[in-house]
Amino acid sequence: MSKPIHNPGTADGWHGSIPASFPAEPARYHLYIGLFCPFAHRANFVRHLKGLTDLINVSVVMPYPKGDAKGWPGWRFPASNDEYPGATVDKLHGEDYLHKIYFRADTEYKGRYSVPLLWDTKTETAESLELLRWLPSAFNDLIPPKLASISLYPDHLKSKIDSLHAWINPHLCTGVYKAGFAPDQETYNKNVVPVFGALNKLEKLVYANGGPFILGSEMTEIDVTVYATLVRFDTVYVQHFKCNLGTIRHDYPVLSNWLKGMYWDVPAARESTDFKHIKENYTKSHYDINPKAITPLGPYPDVEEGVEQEWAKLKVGGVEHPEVLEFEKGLKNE
Ligand SMILES: N[C@@H](CCC(=O)N[C@@H](CS)C(=O)NCC(=O)O)C(=O)O
Repeated sequence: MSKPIHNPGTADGWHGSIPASFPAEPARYHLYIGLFCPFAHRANFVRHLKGLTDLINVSVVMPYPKGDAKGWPGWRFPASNDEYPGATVDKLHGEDYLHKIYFRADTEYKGRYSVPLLWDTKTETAESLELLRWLPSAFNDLIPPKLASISLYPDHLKSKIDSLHAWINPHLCTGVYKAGFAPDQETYNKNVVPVFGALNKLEKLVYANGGPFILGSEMTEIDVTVYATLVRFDTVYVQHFKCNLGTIRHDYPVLSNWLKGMYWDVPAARESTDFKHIKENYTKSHYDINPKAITPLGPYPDVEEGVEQEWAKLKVGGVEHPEVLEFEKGLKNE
């Protein structure tokens, strides 16, 4: 029987970095993703950025239905590639539900059935976390030198990247979920504030670094991580997750310019972004938040055009809600 490689049967899935037993080989791995999911988006972005689309094939689940609160039966594959544009059948195993892939790796699996999931066809094992630390460099020997030279976690920026992850992930990337899935008013009030505290801080930081990327001239994994969240912000998090103290396009001119630059100037960002999957996933699979499953038409356009190349011309923005400002002050010392 095949076995998962990390913490088999834990309640929240498989964790850990991808070990050396996952060497890069063409066509050895298969990536299961949803185009709606910001965490899967990070991996798919890198797949496009590093020219890995032929080396790692993907199967794409439908954006809805999601399954019950426990995640059962979870994401499903379309019956054919025509059923929902961009969603695909399970090209590797021909299964109808993603949970069946988890059970192929571990018949005793007790975690959630989430995307992304990387399947290793040799060992018949799977891995879902830390793809962002493995994928960007693992295939460097198999791709042209120009693509291999793109490093998203270069030595001289490692400590900066690590310290950014420490507050960006909990307050912004998963912060929007903590606000959006809050079961009551008090929890929502508490969780929406850090989202905007983090955005305020990020707005100033990107301006200080002068663009076009978060840390300045080099694109790093922080850009990939934040892109996957901010491209969903005005589109779904503002209305669906009630993160509406401000929008990127109106209240954060610097982040808005950065986002436009990523979307319009970095082909891998645009190629890996699908607004239909994003909008319909959130609004049609969270039955308790949006019981009628009506997907709002706006905002329009999805991402505005017109990237300002002279960053000094931008004016730093932010949200001035007193609790947000207070939270932002605390972040300065993190
Ligand atoms: N372990 C994953 C979690 C990703 C995740 O939460 N994916 C969501 C979609 S955005 C999912 O598939 N959820 C299904 C579930 O939890 O039942 C990671 O961080 O890479």
